[in-house]
Amino acid sequence: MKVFFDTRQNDHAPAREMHNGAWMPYSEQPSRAAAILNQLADFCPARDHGIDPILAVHDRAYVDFLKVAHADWLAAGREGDAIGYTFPVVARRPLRLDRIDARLGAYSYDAGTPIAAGTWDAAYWSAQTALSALDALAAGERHAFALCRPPGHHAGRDYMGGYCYLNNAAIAAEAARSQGFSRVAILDVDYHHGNGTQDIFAEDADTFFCSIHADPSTDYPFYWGHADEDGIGAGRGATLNLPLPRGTGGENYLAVLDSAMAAIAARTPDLLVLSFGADTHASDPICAFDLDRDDFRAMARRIAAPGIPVLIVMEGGYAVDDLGHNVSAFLSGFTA
Ligand code: Q9C
Ligand code: ZN
Repeated sequence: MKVFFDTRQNDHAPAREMHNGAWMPYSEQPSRAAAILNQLADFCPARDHGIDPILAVHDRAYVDFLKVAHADWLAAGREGDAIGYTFPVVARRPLRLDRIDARLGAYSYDAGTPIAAGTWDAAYWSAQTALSALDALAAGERHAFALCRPPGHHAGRDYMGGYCYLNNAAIAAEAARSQGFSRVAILDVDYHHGNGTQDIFAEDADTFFCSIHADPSTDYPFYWGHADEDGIGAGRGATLNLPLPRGTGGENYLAVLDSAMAAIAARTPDLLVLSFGADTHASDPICAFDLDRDDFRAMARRIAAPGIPVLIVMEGGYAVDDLGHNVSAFLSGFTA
């Protein structure tokens, strides 16, 4: 399977995050990509598709903010990574907010997503990596792996969160329509609910979004991913949330994956965008499912079984010592 990655993604390396009320080292580090690449034969660099496919998903004002946020932070006399501390619970409206702290809050929903000096460039190339893997599918590959980092599934049209800035999976899913794919489904198997992707496609009846994740009543992102969220307006029924309790192991997980794949197959998509997080593994330091490497291989076999072309987009996975082996076991399930 072709693997896509761009070394400019390594420019994103925040030092720390606010986690359970204390600063801790940032989990979403460049070493994650290095660990994965270590276990894969080779990779293709990303091709630059420009800003337009990004702006097809994200608001221009948000993108402009991402580009300047760290420089504005330094200009305000701050040091280190830019991070917000005030988040609007009122409906956001187009206020003219000059202060960097006001803008950081307006475009985020958590204090776990800092903007470092290289964040914009890395997020840009992470999105280009997803688009480049999509090109491979449009050219006839059955499966392709986009080693995206920073990840994307928590980022909405105009917000960042959960280590995510640009929604790589959503950008690729949207671009796929102009590449000859007519029915795109998105399956999100990261431990955390893909709230950004859900929000982006909530009203879209043609893009089915299905997510299997830790129950948000116990786990981040808390406010999205409950079983009753099934889409909005014309998109009602095109969102399917399958929350699972902490401690879920392979047998129960794979049974739920079977029902997710049945729901997807019923919509006869011609492309499946897979948001793949390896943070469902038992060894993950910030998550609480109980899957092992054989379960990962079994997941991939089930996802590959209907024969739908699959664009695999990397999301989370923080057990760096196991990560390369876990990802390569997962990818091997598509060919074996
Ligand atoms: N420390 C993904 O797996 N964690 N994101 C706690 C801040 C947030 C995970 C909040 C976890 C986000 C792509
Ligand atoms: Zn995750």
